[in-house]
Amino acid sequence: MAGGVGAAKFVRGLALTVDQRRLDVIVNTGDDETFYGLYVSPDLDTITYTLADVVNRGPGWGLAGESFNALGALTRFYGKPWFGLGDKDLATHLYRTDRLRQGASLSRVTAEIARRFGVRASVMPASDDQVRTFVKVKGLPTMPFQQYFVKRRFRGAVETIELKGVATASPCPAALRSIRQAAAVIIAPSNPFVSIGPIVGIKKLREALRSARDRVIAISPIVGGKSVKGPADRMLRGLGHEVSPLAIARLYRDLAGTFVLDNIDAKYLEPVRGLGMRAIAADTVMATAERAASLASVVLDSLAR
Ligand code: FO1
Repeated sequence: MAGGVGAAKFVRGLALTVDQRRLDVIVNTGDDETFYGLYVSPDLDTITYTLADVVNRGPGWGLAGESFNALGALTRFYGKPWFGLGDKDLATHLYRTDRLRQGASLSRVTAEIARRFGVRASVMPASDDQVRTFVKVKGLPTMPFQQYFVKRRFRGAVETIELKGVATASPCPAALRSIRQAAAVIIAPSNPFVSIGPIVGIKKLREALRSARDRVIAISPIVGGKSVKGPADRMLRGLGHEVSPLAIARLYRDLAGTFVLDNIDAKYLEPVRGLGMRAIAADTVMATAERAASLASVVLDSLAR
């Protein structure tokens, strides 16, 4: 189960450890947004581009070797852009939007896009229904996720996070099947509120996870008192949690039987065990693909113990 860039690094590590064809990646769509009439699904694309090894490695999203001519030309009509859509990336959004308009489901189009990029793993949205994340920051009106994340660079104290549509969304059937049948279900080191929240907030997926708890492993996105990337630390603080792997473990305790935290946070192993979870420490900072692969091995081995 995956959000954006951090999850993609882990999934790449997994793909170096097991045959891609054995991987199902259930992806967050709460960040999806419409730009210039095009349906943009950043997390689905980040996972797909990473598995296809065409991602722009620097930021971890978008395509390598991009140009931004179309975005520049769009300025004439829409003003200065704040969301960086590259020329090649636009082809993906055009195709997705066209297929959705023809009536294809998001899961179907996602599978088509992944196949065209040569990805062997199954990449799927958690739901074909619309789930949208909104963030309320102190002193500002509630805003859609990408405005908070990209336009405002996640500044300010988070007061509430709303996942619109999650309560009524049905899971993508393949995602439900996958959780029920998989040898292991891994919650990637993603933001628990805005990346994993829109997935596990879907009732049937949550129930399936609970039933699979012994096979579910969650990895902490908090290392040494900070998010590895993004606003998870600010969100924890803003929503009244402590900023530690223990707070993450508390959020997942009913879903995951095993919790992986970083070696630097080994002092939390016992407190996490106190929540009724198995706990292991590992090197979770995936600075290279090799380190991501060794984390993937540790995670998979944890079930064999
Ligand atoms: N992130 C940014 O910080 N700035 C951008 O301009 C930006 C553009 C963008 C375009 C396509 C895409 O698939 C992702 C993009 N992202 C950008 C990343 C995206 O906002 C985040 O990775 C996720 O929404 C959070 O998981």
